[in-house]
Amino acid sequence: MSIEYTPWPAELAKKYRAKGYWQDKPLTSILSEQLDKNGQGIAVADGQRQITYTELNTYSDNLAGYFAEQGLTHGDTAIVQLPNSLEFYITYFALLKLGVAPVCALFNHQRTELQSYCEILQPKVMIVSSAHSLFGDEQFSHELYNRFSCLTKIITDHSKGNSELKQGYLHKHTFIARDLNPEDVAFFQLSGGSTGTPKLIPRTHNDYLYSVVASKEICELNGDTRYLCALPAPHNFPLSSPGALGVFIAGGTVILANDPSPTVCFPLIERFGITHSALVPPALQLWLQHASATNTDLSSLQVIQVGGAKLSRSVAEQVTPVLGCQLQQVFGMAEGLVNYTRYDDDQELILTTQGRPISDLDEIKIVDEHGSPVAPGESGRLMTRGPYTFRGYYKSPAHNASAFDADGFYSSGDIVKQLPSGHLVVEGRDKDQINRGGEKIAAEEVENHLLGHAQIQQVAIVSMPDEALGEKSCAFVVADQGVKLTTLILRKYLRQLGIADYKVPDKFKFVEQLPLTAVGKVNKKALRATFEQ
Ligand code: AMP
Ligand code: DBH
Repeated sequence: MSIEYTPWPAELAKKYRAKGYWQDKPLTSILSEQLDKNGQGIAVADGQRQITYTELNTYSDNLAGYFAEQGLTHGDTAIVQLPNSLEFYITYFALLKLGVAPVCALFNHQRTELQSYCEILQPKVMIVSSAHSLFGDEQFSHELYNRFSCLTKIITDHSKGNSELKQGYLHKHTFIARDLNPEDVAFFQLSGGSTGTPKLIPRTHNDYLYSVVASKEICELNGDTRYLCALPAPHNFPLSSPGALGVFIAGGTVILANDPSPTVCFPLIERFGITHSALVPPALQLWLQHASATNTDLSSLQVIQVGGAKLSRSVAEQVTPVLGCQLQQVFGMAEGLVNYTRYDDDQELILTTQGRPISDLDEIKIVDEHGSPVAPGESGRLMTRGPYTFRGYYKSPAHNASAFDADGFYSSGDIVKQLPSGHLVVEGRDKDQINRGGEKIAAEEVENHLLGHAQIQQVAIVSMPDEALGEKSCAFVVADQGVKLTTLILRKYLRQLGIADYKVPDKFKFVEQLPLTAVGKVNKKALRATFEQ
């Protein structure tokens, strides 16, 4: 059985195929196509260990065989939560080969996030790491088994020594490959979200492979590319823009870092001769500060990609002088559309825009609040559809009704303008989200958690400007009469619920009431304005 998703209309699908953008090949072809020509090339290294393309292929075959022995089969779903490690890619390809669609949680996700993914996806299996605080012992796994009867198995990897996962991939387990339908959902991406519950984005083999193949071409990766993956490996940016999958198509090497700090990354750059990496703006700022004070040799760097949140011109200007390499701005979304500045663009475009779409078949509409197109060059809401932009969140009909227009254009919630060259400039946002240095927080999700507190009457979370992260989050809280809540109490409350740390508001303000708009909704604009000098 195939996993349900909203398909592209037949006439568009025909167009995407006619242009050769949809190749009707599964994502697993990324690996199989390397075997003959480049089997002995190093696919992934993590500082201690490395594996060749042949090994990545054999290990993922073994693991697929092991998963099959455990009863996993085509059409099932899984949740993966692994740190940046060889095991992440081995597991990802093993599941793809079996036709089991995973959602790959970020490593900083906690109990609440994992439980919501379980609720939406009803996974049969989870593959997790004992390095995560939730899986250091059996307690949380027991809770999950009790709560989700769909779950038949939680496989834990141990970073050191032996583990069930390592047994699974290091030993021969027969795997009988079956044909994968390239129109099927290959896996789910995570949306940064703007609603109360996290949303899953079904990505098909055809659409995702196209976005990676085209990205690899634009970014000119080749067999000599040594790509430092310092952001969380499952994130759409370091996975697909062109990310690790783009590097695998090119036959290059992915080097994994645990985090994007210069102390971790600079020695890896020198040791491996890193040519490319992808960063969010706050990490770039740290690299820039650190680069002038280091004697580490960074001369192998060719391109630093920056995306996830808006990069200021003044920071952009420092990249080439300080790091001695090219800057590429990337404006993407797990839902699809990805924009790149091109290497041969005018310097001004590279410094001040977030790039132009990958594809000539990416359709962009910029509209006003009534949905009518704005005049060329004016700013408005970004709407898009195309060969790798999804057509609906998984099992979310009500939300889909407002996230798409009648023609299937997805409303990204970004306020942008488009230059005559096609380049987009991100000017702001019209979604209830905080972008904390590239980490997205759906205000409503955290508000709902706080509203669960017995002594909170009302709450509104908005962004406040921050020098280092661009934005931080502030919660305005109305407590019950006569009750005195404190920041400490509420931080502790949220941590006990088990939400990712980056979602815990940076600041709490206790107020008597919240300002309202004319129609009686909380006036978040007025709340944000309290931070303007
Ligand atoms: P997500 O839906 O979590 O994948 O996040 C995608 C969102 O991140 C976009 O809709 C933008 O709001 C934001 N974003 C990504 N890249 C950039 C960028 N280069 N500049 C500004 N915002 C960005
Ligand atoms: O922020 C993002 O989600 C993002 C940024 C750059 C993304 O999904 C991408 C490139 O593919």
